[in-house]
Parts: sequence; C-alpha cells; structure tokens
Amino acid sequence: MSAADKVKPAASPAAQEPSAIAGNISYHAQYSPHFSPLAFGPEQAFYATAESVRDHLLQRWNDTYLHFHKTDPKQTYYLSMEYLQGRALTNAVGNLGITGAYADALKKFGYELEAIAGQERDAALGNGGLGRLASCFLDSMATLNLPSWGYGLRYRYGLFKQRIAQEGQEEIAEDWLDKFSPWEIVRHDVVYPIRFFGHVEISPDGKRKWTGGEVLSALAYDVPIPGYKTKNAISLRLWDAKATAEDFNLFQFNDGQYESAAQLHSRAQQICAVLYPGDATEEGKLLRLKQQYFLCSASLQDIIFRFKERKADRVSGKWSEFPSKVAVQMNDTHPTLAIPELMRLLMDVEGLGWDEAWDVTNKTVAYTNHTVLPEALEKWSQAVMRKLLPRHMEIIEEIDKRFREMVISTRKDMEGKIESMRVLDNNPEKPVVRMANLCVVAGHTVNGVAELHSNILKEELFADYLSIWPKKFQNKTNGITPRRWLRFCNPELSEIVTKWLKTDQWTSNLDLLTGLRKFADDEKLHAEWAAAKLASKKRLAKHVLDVTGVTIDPNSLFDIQIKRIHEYKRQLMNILGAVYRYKKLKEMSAADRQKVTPRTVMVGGKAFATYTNAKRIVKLVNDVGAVVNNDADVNKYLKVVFIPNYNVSVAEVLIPGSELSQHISTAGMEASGTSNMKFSLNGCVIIGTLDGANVEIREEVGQDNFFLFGAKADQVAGLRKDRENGLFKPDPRFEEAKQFIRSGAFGTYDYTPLLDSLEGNTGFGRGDYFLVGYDFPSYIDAQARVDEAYKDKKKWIKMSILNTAGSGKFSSDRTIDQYAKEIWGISACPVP
Ligand code: CJB
Repeated sequence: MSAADKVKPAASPAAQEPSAIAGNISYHAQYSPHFSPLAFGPEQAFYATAESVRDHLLQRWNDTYLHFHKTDPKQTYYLSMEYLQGRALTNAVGNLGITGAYADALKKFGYELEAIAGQERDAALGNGGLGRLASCFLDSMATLNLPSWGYGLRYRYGLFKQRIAQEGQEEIAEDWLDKFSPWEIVRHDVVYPIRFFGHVEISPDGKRKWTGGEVLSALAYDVPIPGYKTKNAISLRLWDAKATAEDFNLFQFNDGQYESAAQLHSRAQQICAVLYPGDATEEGKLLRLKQQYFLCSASLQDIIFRFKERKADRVSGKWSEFPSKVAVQMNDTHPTLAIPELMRLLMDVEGLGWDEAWDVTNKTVAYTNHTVLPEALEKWSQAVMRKLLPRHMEIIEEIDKRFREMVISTRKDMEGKIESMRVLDNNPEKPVVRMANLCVVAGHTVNGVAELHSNILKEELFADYLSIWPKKFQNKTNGITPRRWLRFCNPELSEIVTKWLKTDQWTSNLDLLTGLRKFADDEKLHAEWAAAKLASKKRLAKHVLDVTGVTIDPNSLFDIQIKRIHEYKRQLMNILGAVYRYKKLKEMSAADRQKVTPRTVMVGGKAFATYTNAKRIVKLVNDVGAVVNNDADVNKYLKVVFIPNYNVSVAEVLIPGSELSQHISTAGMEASGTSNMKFSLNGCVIIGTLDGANVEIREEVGQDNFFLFGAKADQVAGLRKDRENGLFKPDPRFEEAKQFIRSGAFGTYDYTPLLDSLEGNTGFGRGDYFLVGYDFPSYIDAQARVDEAYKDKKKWIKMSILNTAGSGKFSSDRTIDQYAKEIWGISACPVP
C-alpha cells in the first residue's frame, strides 16, 4: 500500500498542523521517491518523515545563513575530525517544537513516531567522548544563536559496528550511508582543490609556491543543526573527496588498464572511506595525515572565501580584520594543520609577509586539549610530513626556529627546557613534529576540559609554556546538551521535572534544576520519580533481551559502565569486582543470599580493533556473564551483561534506566568524561574516583550522593614508584578474584596475559600501571556501601533526585557560553 492510499499528498512545506504534515509526508513519499511506489513500510515512512522535517529546517537554515551574511558578525568555526551525531529525527522535531504534531500526523498512517524514529541509523562519525562533545557543542551553539559552524569529514563508513562472537569482539563496517542520509545536502557550488605531495618552487623574487603532486577536490555536504526554540539553524559542513572527469584516463581505460585509468578516483575515495583507519602501517599513517590536511585545507579555504564574500572590499590590506571576524577552534590536535595551512594561504596565496600572517593566525586559532595520555599526543614523522606537505613542513620549521630564538633571546632561564618545548623533536632516530607543542606555540588560547585536567595541563604537561604565556591557559569544563540527554531521551522524568518546577524552562536554563532540591524528601515526588525510573528500567530490560537474549530483573540495581574500552578506564576492575561478588555469593548459604541486594552489572563499549588487552576485557565480560547468568544458585542476585554495539542511540536507552554508573578511571587519566554528566542528570548515582569531571559533579551533587573511592591524582606517581620498588602489598580479595579467573571458572580462554598486566615484573604486563590492584579494596568497600544504600529506597531516591538537581552546571550551553565569551569573543546573532 502506498502512502497516498492513506493520506492524500499535498506539498505544504513546513506545515504545522497534523493533517497538513501528513499530506506533506505523503507528498515526499510520492514526489521525492527513493523506493517503489507501493512501498510504505516503517523504513519508507522514516525517510519521507525526515524529508518533511527537513523542509522546516531548510527555511531556518537559509534564513540563518542570510542573516549571518548580512550582519557579518565574528563567527566561530569548530574544526573536528569527529562528530557523534547519533539519530537526528527526534532531536529535530523536539528542537523545533513539533513533536506532537508529527506524532499525530504519523498516526494517520498507523505509525508511532518513536518506532519510525527508531528506523534511523546513527551517524557515528566519531570514536567516543571527543566526537560526542563536538555534537553537543553544535546543539548549544545553535540554541544560543551563536554565529558558528562545525567542519568535519563525511566518512563513508563511520565507527564500526561491534558484534560479539565466540572469540570476542568483531568489527563490521557501519554503513550509515547505505541508503542515504536524509539530512545532508550536497552543495555542488562549494568545491576546493586540495593538493598532496609535489614540491616548493622559489621564484626570482624569493616567493615560494607549492606545486605538482596530485590535486583532488573537496566537496561540501551540509547537515542542518537546529537550535532549541529558536529560528536559528547552523551548519555542520562535512567534506567529501572527489576526482574530476579530467582525472579519468580514457586512453588507458580503452586500453584495458581499468585500475590505473581511475587511479586518482580511487585515491579520492580512500580519503573519506573510513573514520580512523588503522595507522599501524606507514600507509595507514599517511592516510590519516591526508584526512587531517583535507579537513583543514578545505575548511580554511571556505572560511577565507566567506570572509571575503561577506564584504566585497575585503582584499589584501584588510587582513588584520580577519581575527575580528573569524575564530577557529581546534578540537584536540587532529586539526593542527590548520595552523601551517592558514599561514600558507595568507602568505603564498594572499601575499602577506610572515609577521603579518603569524599575527593573524595566532589571533585566530585556539586549541582544546582532551587528553594527557602520552600515546594520544600526536607526533608526525618529519619525513612523512615533508613528503606529503612539503610547504607546510617548511612553515613548521620556521615556526620552530622563531620560537626557539624567541625563548633564547627573552628567557635565558628557560634554556635548559627549550628542547622539550620545541615543535620539532630532532631525535636522529625518529625526527617528529609534536602537534600539541605546535598548537600551544601558535594558538592564542589553550584549554583543558575539566578543572582537574586543566590544572594538570598547567602544572605538568604545559608547565614550561605557562611561565612564558601565563594568560594563554584556561579551563572549560565540558557539558552535555540537556535536550538530547534528558528532555528527549527520558520523557517520563522530564515531565516530572517540568511539573515540579512548574516550568519547562530548565531545558534551556539547566541551573533551574536546583529547584528540585527543596522537594528531595517529598513522598509524592518520590513515588513519581520511582515510577519513571521503573518505566525506563523496563525499556532498558527489553533492549537487553532483544540484543543479548538475557532476561534481567527491573527490580534489581541497574549498574552500568558504558564507554570506550581502555585499560585506564578500568572496566577490568569492574569485572574483577563482579567476579569477586559472584564468588562470595557462591560461598554463601541460601539464607544469607536472600539478604543481598540483587544487581545487574552492564558493561558496553567498543575496543579499538588493534588494542589486544581491550579486546580481552570485552571477552572476559562476556565469559563471566555466560557463567553467572546461567548459574541457578546465584542468578537471582547477580547478572552480568555485555551490551553489544554501544552507540549514541543505545546510550539514550541505557542512561535513563541507570541507577548506579561507574566512572572509575585511574585518577588523573580521564580528562573529563561526559557520560558521567548524562547519568547524573538522569538521576543516576555515580561510583567513581576523583578524576576528570567527577570532581566537579561530586561538588555539585554533594558528597553524600556520590560513592567515592581510590587514589587521588597527586598520589598516582608515588604509588607507581612504590610498586616498582616492591612496596605494594596486594589485598587478598584482589588476589582471590584474579585467581578465580586463572582457575578456569569462566572457560578455557587464556586470560593469563590480561591478568599478568596487573602483576609486577612478570615480563608480560606493565606492572599494573593503571593501579587496579591498589584501588581494588576501596572499590569493593564502596560497592558494599552502594548495596547498603540501595536497601533504603527512600534514601536512594533522594540521592537520585539530588543528582538531577545538581546537574545544572553540566549543560553544554554553559560550556559554550564560556567559550564564546572567554575564547572566541563572539556574541549571539538571532534571526529576527
Ligand atoms: N577523548 O574521546 C576522546 N578522544 C581523544 O582522542 C582524546 C580524548 C575524550 O574527550 C572527552 C571530551 O573532552 C573527554 O571527556 C574524555 O575524558 C577524553 O578521553
């Protein structure tokens, strides 16, 4: 049956009223067809609905573009190699305030909006926290009416799909563009040339010009980002690579040389083929660097084009105006090449001298650091850089030279420090460019993402630069958008919040949540709160059953840890805790077991494909679950479930149903964490270390409403030393849990290398670098406090309410407002 059989098609774009909306959906099914005429199942309904919603967005989008063009405000460009947008439909209708109308319209076809929204594939163009933060930031930029755009890459295959097989995690390409994305619009007029390789020519007057090599094109695909309750809609511009017809060698093709005939086309396809291609090989490293340059060059050419487009008289001579019109934010070091690329464009294309170009660049770019893990601080081989980007390498060398001279001439006292501060590391064995150093030297501002992390940057990682540029370093504690992460993913709790606060203004002014504090003991609120939590737990239990086949009890304590699998995030400590719990349950009498707080431990997350220990951890969680969940003696009191294929839309089901969540990284290693904020906002209590944003969450929600354990950041180095010196004495409970796994209680898989990583001096591991052994006893004690607290329902619900009430600070609206005022210098530009 076709859509038109149910509702008569009528164009009426951007209709507000359900019958007209239904007509427009039917219109899209018929006149923007992607399927056979008679097909109008849930999938077809999704695409037609999305296109109908896009009509609403287009109007705002065009209006916003024109308004920014006319008013010519200073604008921010957020450069990020990752965006984890997730699904867009629910968010779009929610932000536009047309959810009810669309739900009613879809009923006319016999569909529920929620089910249709569930047809959408996640746009997963990112790996984890950094990418999701970028997406939350876009939502806040649009909501705050800030003149701002995001730039990224249009990866053909986003973050892999995770399947759990007998051997553990398997990766499958995630085909988000399999059919097409209804949200993106290709801009055939926005195309820029991007060069790779080649050489630098010097003209008689000394001017340098990069030429030769291969030239591809960057083509813009725009995704609309609607603000909440505003007419503004901004752009996320994603670049795709393409080669032209001229690059296709017809002669070779006719000669039967099909592959070489289309060589440049296939190289173009590789650029945006996948997010983060493995970079273990030299080819992999080169491709990653090409991606980074592709993003930076296309975005900067586009930014300069717009700078000129907005005022026709902006030709050379007016470049000092550039930083008062443009702010470029580099999301971690991945877009660092924006620095030499802006210098190159200003000098070689626009004709500026070094000093002027440097001044403009420095006033334009700023850098956010998201990690202090040494392996994540990017360093690129000078040889690879010189081969792929010869002109940029010259510019980087000049930046390095000038920085060195500046320090030598102005800061005699720093001479001993210069080598480690330089942009170039000229170690003859492996000369590299240190991207973080380049960002610090060239950017006007450097910020960390939580107070603790920013202090570590100032006191440790970038301490030497601080004495040169004391004002360069800032903190911007991360945030999350309250629209996606409470209002739309948890409608039951949202309604209660709105009812008790007597306003829904909290959705864009999250500080209002503190108003819940005065009702924290109110029994009526408690009853409503508990009912909402139970409804979310049931939805979560259904998801678990659907994807794993395991039945979990909504009356048990739902304990969740979801994030990328990494040794520093210590999922291994979580599972060792579950193993210890299981062993104790087995040893108990049946009568004693009945006094135990029943618990469902859920772990979800993806392991990087080549990260062996992370993959072993995934396997261990699954193996422990297989034994525990099938053990009739204890499975009423404990279940352990690995949630496969964790992504944004899975998080939207899990977080509302959570009661306890684990944020248990080794102190000092998690820059911020952002899921901790989402859990707390949804009335979930955190068990965690004093790390990243946990520190500030605990301050806001109150220390009685947070289960704290573990070493502090400033103890970690000393504890590692002690361990090296043989001073660490493991707790017997820790030994017992490891021994139980070694005994083969969870199958025949060889966990020796994983467990050995927790031991000192075995030759296999790293001497428990992440201090699981040291923190384990305090972790187990904290978990025992959780069990006791959960028995007192009233106390638990009060803790839950106070978590939500204390979450106001963690709105990304607050974060973005601070970036706008304190780093970018931009102000709101609402469409009238
Ligand atoms: N982070 O997700 C990433 N990827 C990186 O390459 C570096 C850091 C994470 O960024 C988040 C957003 O700032 C932080 O909350 C998180 O702690 C950090 O690991």
